[in-house]
Amino acid sequence: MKKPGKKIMTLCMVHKHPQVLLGMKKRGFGKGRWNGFGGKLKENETPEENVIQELKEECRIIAKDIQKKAVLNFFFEHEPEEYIEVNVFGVYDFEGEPRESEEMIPKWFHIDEIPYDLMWPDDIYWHNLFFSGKKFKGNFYFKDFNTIIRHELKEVNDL
Ligand code: 6OG
Repeated sequence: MKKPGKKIMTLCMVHKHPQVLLGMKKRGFGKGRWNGFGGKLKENETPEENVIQELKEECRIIAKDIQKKAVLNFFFEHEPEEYIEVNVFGVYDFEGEPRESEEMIPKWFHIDEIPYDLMWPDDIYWHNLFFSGKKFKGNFYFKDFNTIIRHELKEVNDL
């Protein structure tokens, strides 16, 4: 069987404890869901460069303190030939005021009031690790875009 190909993406969570900045996606993959910011990695771009660019485009802020926190792989039953590798970053300092863009409506949430019913279903599994500052790796196996069949998560020292 052919080895599955992968799409590499970034996802960054702007975390100013006890608040986190999420964006309501207005178009494309994940439309109608709150999520962190990010996108597909372009050729010749590092994940950190992509995070800076995406935060500028999606909510008009300049990221200053960017730390890699996780690598999550997402597998979909209906698409066995491809999976998504999402590189998760924490952004702990930035300049500017978050503003709406064509792609996202930004909003601060208290970390105890995150709207998980309007988010990707994996988030509820890994957010606690993220908010406690841990580094981690994970795999999520989706039946469809709303249902996770199984998942694995583990804390790591290095990514
Ligand atoms: P564009 O297509 O807009 O980037 N993303 C996911 N985020 C979560 N929490 N769960 C998933 O489970 C995800 N799949 C993709 C990565 C899409 C953005 O959505 C994230 C990007 O930040 C399947 O370029």
